[in-house]
Formats: sequence, structure tokens, C-alpha cells
Amino acid sequence: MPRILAITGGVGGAKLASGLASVLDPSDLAFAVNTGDDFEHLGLKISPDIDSLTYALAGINNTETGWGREGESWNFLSALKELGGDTWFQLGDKDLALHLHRTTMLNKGKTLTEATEAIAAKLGIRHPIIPMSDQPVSTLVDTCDGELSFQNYFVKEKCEPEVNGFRFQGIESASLQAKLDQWIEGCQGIIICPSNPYVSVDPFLKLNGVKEKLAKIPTIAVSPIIGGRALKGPAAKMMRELGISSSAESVAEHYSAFIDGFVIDEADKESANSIKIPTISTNTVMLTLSDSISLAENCLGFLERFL
Ligand code: FO1
Repeated sequence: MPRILAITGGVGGAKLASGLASVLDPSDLAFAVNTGDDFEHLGLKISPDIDSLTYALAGINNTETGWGREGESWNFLSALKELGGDTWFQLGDKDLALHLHRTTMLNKGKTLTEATEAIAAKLGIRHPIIPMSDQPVSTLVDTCDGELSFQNYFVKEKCEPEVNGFRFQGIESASLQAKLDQWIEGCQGIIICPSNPYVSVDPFLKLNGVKEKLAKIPTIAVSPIIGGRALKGPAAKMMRELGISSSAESVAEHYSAFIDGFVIDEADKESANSIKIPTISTNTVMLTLSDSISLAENCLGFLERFL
């Protein structure tokens, strides 16, 4: 089986990631995770896309929200509210333990990669979860209300402000995580999961040298837009506000410089003809793990064409 790198961020990415992890051994599959959503909150260093993937691969994720853990209690948050603390970013009691533990490790000088590895190991995860960089990159959203940090835009403002563009603070001086660099050098194929192209995938793609590396490796992407809509999150709204039609074709165009194949949902199969890149249509709506496994198998079968 070829060694694969899956690029992921957010909820849609984590779902396909679970399918891929069910099909490929840890020696054949690693995950490159977006860290642009990371922020410091209440003194905690929070990495939401790493956590969504970690919880999903450990099978302890909250499948309703796509973030945080299942079976949470909210004592910390309600006590914080009593004290007049900031409760707009909801932290469950078990989730809080992970943020505290990661923050402790980082404050002791561990890298984000080392902290992520330590947590994944404790949760029994065997596939490498590798942050895109160990240097900080912060996604800033330029909106009609000025520039907002990502979590401020996404959670506090509920993605309501109209978006004009994005900035990835720190991207110029951040380097591709070394283990990730090694994995890319040795891998035969890359799958860009159905994450938000603009805020969950672009930060990784904009790291120095990444696009050049991807151009040399067979790469496919799965559309996060189905029938003009994103199943979760603001991707379609962002596209419209950026003056881009919220369609699978637009996503193919966005990635066209370095993908060899594109996967769209069967709801959009007619548009396959208007996409220049080799395209397959299949079910990309993942409601169950078996949906995720089927999509993973279809992606791997499709990727084989380019190996
Ligand atoms: N998303 C929300 O919409 N509301 C929240 O209160 C919230 C809390 C939260 C806590 C931990 C965590 O890892 C993720 C959390 N998210 C929340 C999701 C987060 O905003 C992510 O950035 C999104 O998943 C988009 O990638």
C-alpha cells in the first residue's frame, strides 16, 4: 500500500480522516493538520483542528458538533460563568483537561508536535497526527467589522461578519514541521480532505515550499462544497462574500495548480464535465463511519490512477 499524507482541518476533514485511518495502517498514513485556528484563551493554548482530529481518531468525539468530546460535563464553564469569566468559547470539563495538559507541556518547552504525540499516544491513536508547523500561524479574517482572529470570527461572531479576505500571521517565518517534511518526501500520494479550502487548507499550502513539494506528488482533493453548500461551517458563505461561486468547480479551480484529481459528490456529478481536472463523483456525505470508510476507499482507488 502506498504511503499517504492526508491534509485536514475542521470537522469534514476529521470525518474522512477516520475513514482513512480505518483502511490504512499507521505506517502508510499520516495527517498534516491545520494550526491556523489555534489561539490562546484563558491562558490555555488551544488547537481546535488538532483536537477535532485527535478526538475523532480516538472515537471519543462529539459527533453532533464535530468538536470537543462526547459525554462532556460543563461544571468548569458554569462555575466560570458564575465568576463572570469569558464563556463564549465552550470548554467541557474533559476537553479542558486536554488544553491544560497541552499548555503545561508547551510551557515546559515541548513543541506542539511533541505535545500532540504525547496526547495521541495516551488516547491510543497510532496514526501520526502532525501539526503543519511548530511555529505559530494565526488565521486572521478581514471582515466588514475589521480584522478578527479566527475563533473570534467563527465562534464569538458566529461567522456573521462579511468576509473580505484572510491573513495568516506568522506564515512567512513558520517552517513546515520536520517530520511532515520527511513524510512528504517518502509518500506516494496526498489526499486533501473536505475541509474549508480558505481557512483549513490554505495555511498549510502557503507554508514555504509546500506547494512545490505537492506538485511532485500525486494529489487529489475532496470537495467540501456539495450542491453549492458546505455541510458544516462557513465555506460557502465565505466564497459568496469573496465573489466566488460556491460550487465544487470553484474549489477545483482553487486547488487546480497542484491536484491531479478531484472528488465531488454525486449531487454535483453533472459539473464533472466543466472541471478540467480528472474528476470522479461519489457519495461524500459522511453520516456514519462506514460512509467515511467507503469515501476513503473511493479516494484511494482514484488516487491509484495517478501513482
Ligand atoms: N466551535 C463553536 O462553534 N463553538 C464553540 O464554543 C467551540 C468550542 C470549541 C472548544 C474546543 C475545540 O477544540 C473546538 C471548539 N469549537 C467551537 C470549534 C472550533 O471553533 C474550530 O475552530 C472549528 O472546528 C473550525 O475549525
